[in-house]
Amino acid sequence: MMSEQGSSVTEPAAAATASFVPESHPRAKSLLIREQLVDGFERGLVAREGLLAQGRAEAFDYLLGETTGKAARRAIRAAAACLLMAKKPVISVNGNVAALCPGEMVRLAKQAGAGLEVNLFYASDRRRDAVAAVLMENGAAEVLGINPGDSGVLPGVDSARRVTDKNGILAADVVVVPLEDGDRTAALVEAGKTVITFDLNPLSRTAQTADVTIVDNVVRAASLLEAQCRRLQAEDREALEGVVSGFDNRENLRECISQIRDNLERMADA
Ligand code: PTJ
Repeated sequence: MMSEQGSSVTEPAAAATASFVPESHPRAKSLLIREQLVDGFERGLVAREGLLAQGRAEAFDYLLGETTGKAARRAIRAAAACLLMAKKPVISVNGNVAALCPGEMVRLAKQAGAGLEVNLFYASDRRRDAVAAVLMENGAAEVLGINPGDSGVLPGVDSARRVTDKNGILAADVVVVPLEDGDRTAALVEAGKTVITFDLNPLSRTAQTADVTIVDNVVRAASLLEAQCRRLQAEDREALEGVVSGFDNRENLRECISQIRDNLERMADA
């Protein structure tokens, strides 16, 4: 079967070498992110279901205006303060994140002094190795979650996400879980960890359960979080505690939902 461009649809649709998206396309950014994910799928990083997850997120991004809003910036600041105060912060990396922003995650980990752990919902050895390899290629000195001898179980989770690294997420006090599922978020909170997530859906269980929810595309927000960590680095503990205590995740999520409502009302009235 041939596509309009004349190539077989069984070939990588978005090989890194060629893009079907013209730079002038009004929705080029969004389409390029989509290509990046398809490319990640072809390279064995992304689960098939990861493509569906991106589709749902795209819809929320569209409704939010595809920009980093005030509420997201406030959450990013609170997340940076939590990371800088953490004794042992760890960032969990899944297939979608590895395909979309591996370099940003490695730089964020370095800036925040955090570990990087591979953790997959649709787990397979092959994909775990591929995700670890892409993090190393992007400059990670160490990747957790790949040595079976170090694995332990997070209580309260039945999915493959329950398998976590004893030297990583299991031992962490602050965990960053981008694009996470609700069960593990609840289990991490239950285990006494501070949970930070990136989730474009402010209604999701993860968004509602985490301590700090960054309602923004991880592609935009990961480097903003790294920059904010750099900016707050010089602040003392009292100032960082002030940033965290002044942040209300519930209120922030309400603001994100209002942002969607206001955008819809504006379009409905136009
Ligand atoms: O690689 P694996 O096996 O660990 O699987 C990863 C996925 C993402 C497939 C898995 O965790 C999954 O099924 O996730 P969900 O529940 O479909 O998506 C988790 C949340 O992430 C949803 O609320 C999505 O809206 C949100 N999300 C997806 N893509 C992005 C996003 N949020 C921010 N930026 C994105 N690019």
